[in-house]
Amino acid sequence: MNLLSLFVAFNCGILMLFQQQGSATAIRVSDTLPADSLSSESSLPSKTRTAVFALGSFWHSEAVFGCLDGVLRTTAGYAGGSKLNPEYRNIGDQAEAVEVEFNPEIIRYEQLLDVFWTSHDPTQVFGQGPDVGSQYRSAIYFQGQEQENLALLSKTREEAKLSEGQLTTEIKPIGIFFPAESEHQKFELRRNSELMQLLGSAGIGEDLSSSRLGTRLNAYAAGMCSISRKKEFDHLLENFLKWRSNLREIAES
Ligand code: MHO
Repeated sequence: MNLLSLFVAFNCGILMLFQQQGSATAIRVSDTLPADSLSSESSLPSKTRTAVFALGSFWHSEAVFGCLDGVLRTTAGYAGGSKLNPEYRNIGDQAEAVEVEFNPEIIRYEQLLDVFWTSHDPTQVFGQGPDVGSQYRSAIYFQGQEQENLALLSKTREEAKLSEGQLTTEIKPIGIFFPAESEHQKFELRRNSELMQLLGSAGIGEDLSSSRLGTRLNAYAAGMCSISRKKEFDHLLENFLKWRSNLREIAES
């Protein structure tokens, strides 16, 4: 394997940079518990791809993509800048971004681009919604010629639709994607105590960063799932809450 093999000590974990299909990805190796069973590599399709987008707060960006059919995982992180090992409180010139791992046989890069364009305001200068600053800029960080062509084409198409304003979206090669600190991964899920309890009661839950189930539930917590998938999770949660209250009744009787 063509390893860039750059190891950088970082907090309590290590960031490992490696070269993959022409792009470098930094892996934040943490000392948390192993990933849940749904993230087992054996159940992954043989050819997955990644796409990186910046569209404001990465808490929201993860949720935007997390419930789409064909999306396997989302990771909140930093991209587009020159600062090495960025952190939330020391982000330098990096943008908050999301890395989307997807199965191209189920969802195409073009479809992810459509979701990107419709999920934020790419005309807003220096921020997104109430979040102001260059870390919230709109960007597509492509990997390879095909992604670059598709990204540029989609931008031209979006530009043609505008009646006023201008697209601020930058389109650049990905360079290095730095995963964010674990407390920023699956943030919408983390702040939903019932879902966290559900995961905990199933013995799942610590390594939310790389979890496929975490990716889905995070989007569900943010209200970003399709009606049918939402129903599935509503049902699961309802059963869990019933089960929990029955258990409490028995414990108190
Ligand atoms: N102010 C925003 C953005 C947080 S962020 C991860 C919020 O509280 O949702 O930059």
